[in-house]
Amino acid sequence: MVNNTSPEGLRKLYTTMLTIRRLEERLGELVEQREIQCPTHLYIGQEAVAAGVCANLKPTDWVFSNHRNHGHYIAKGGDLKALVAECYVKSTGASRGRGGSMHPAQPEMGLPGSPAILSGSLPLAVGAALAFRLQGKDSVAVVFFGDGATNEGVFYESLNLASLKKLPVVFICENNLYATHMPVGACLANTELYRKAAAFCIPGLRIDGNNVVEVYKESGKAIAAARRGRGPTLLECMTYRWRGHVGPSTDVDRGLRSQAELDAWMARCPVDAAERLLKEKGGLTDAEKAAIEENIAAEIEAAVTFARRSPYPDDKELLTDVFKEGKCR
Ligand SMILES: Cc1ncc(C[n+]2csc(CCOP(=O)(O)OP(=O)(O)O)c2C)c(N)n1
Ligand SMILES: [Mg+2]
Repeated sequence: MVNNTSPEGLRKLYTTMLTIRRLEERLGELVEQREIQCPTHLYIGQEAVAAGVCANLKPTDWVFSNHRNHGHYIAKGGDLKALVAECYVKSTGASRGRGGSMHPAQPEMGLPGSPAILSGSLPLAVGAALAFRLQGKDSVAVVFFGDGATNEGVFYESLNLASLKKLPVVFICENNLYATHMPVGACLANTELYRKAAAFCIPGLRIDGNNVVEVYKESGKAIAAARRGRGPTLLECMTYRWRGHVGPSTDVDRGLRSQAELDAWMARCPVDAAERLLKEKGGLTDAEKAAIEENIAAEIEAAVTFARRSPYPDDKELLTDVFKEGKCR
């Protein structure tokens, strides 16, 4: 499976993952220093899912996300400076400082934003897929959500309607084994989430969410099927977040999970795995890696400087852009 991905393709996936990793590490530091003060949910450990899925998408496809959205935003091509400025709630941010870390949006990049209501993005993605169909477009809607989101009734309603109408939507469940502090087994009777697809007569598949090549290939098949009018797929990507639910700490010292569990997943780091594979294929030398790291660091620091120097939204604008008046098109 792995052999079919070219070194150039893999290098792109790896660079996307490394960008997400370094950005999240930097944001974590800035949260610790209280420079960023909005709730910030870090994606470290899950990078292969966003990178692998979004590498299959066209600019005209849409990605619906959730509170843990930075990886999806970067992988879909969202602007880094606008994301960091949004984390600083500045007027130059990706929601003009109205949303913070949880709600960056860049509609022109196929990033319509992410709702605060858990699972709220699923019906939005289904609605977008219906709109694409009615408008005769060949776009696909992809929605990322966690294991916890499958506990909401609207998850089941969304799968049902998408299947009934064979809509061009792909459901990407990032099963990182926890919803806030709660392990999946403590709140779900059936922890094999992909099996829920069968109830709605759509394909369901569980894959290694830390293997970027596997994610790329399997999501590629699902996206191509949706684009061809074959309807939705539920893809369950097994992964793990290294930090706690929100903020930079690991939660280990709070007794929410064990150091041994965290260590075991850190040993399966998706970024390191991609790097090893790339080196095996002769697609990355140490000097090239150093150059990629340097570029990423420069881009991130430029974004932080941009965010720091940007103004906060004007008090007078507090109520603008929070409600759409008139007819929606
Ligand atoms: C309807 C609703 N209930 C509860 C919350 C609070 N909440 C935010 S994220 C979250 C857990 C999400 O877990 P999961 O879907 O597994 O995503 P993860 O954080 O693991 O990426 C909860 C309970 C919410 N935002 N909306
Ligand atoms: Mg989860």
